[in-house]
Amino acid sequence: MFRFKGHIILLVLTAMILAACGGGASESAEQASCAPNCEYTDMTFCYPQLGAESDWRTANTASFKETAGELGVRLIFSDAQQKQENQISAMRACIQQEVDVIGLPPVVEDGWDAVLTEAQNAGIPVIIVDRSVSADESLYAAHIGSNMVLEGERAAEEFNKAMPDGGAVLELSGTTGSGAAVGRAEGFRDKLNDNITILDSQTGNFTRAEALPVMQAFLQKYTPGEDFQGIFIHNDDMGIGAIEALKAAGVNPGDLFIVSVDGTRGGFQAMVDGWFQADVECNPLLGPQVYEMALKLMNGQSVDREVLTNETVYYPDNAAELLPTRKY
Ligand code: GYE
Repeated sequence: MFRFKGHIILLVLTAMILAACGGGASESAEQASCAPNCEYTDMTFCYPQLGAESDWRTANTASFKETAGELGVRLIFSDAQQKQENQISAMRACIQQEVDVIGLPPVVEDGWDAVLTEAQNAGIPVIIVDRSVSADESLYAAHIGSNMVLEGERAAEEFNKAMPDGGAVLELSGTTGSGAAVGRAEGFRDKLNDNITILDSQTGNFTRAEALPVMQAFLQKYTPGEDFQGIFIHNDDMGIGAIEALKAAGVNPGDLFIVSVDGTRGGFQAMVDGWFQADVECNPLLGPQVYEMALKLMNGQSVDREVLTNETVYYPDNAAELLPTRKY
């Protein structure tokens, strides 16, 4: 009974607020009061980071924190420990604090409609950072990040080159339902030659700790070299966890064709040590670009809806030379 009454009160209140604003969910974000002359020092930016699961993520966090310090942006940062509900509550807290812009690196693709609508109703633009969301485009201002499908395609091309006569590979995939894992898996399957089969695919949730037992279980089921000749690993941290399991099972560097994603220092070291045969770049240093876009949004300027990072593939031949120059 009480809950029922509560709902009615909420409905009436919502209707009153909507009427007072003269707009609804479709209304686009308003520009800030300092517009069109807002500067970085006027900006309060909310970044509900998804977690600290990998070296990629650590570098991404550092990029947002360091750049905020350099530009004079006031950053509200939180770590959701890979839990969507934590990201949603952090976003709600930011909406209440009336931040200027929210950058959301979504842990998974689905389930953002409600909180994105809340931000929109509060006139706070949201930039989706890194992974994508499945929500309607009208609910956020733009997306800045990597082309995860292309990364999967690039990995497939490496296997196609290395295994012209075909074979079988294992896949250690990222967080289930995340834009990064979904995109990489899709691109990989799209481009992989028909004579190469994916023997098995399991998630290691993008972490070293979770990849290790997954690789151990693979090695109990399948014989390396016989049942499979290669492994596609969705990030370097899981690759490093997998290497531990491979070493313990007596596998030597180069016995299997291993391709990973990210291009972190750890990934470069794995190439130097002969474990990875290619590392598909995924750049986490997104802070400067995202703040620049946030400032444009505050000033009421138009922005590109989709900004994809320009990336490449790294190989062992010059890994030792490049390793000291790597920023993450
Ligand atoms: O590849 C992985 C991280 O979303 C692109 O998340 C990011 C991925 C990255 O945990 O290392």
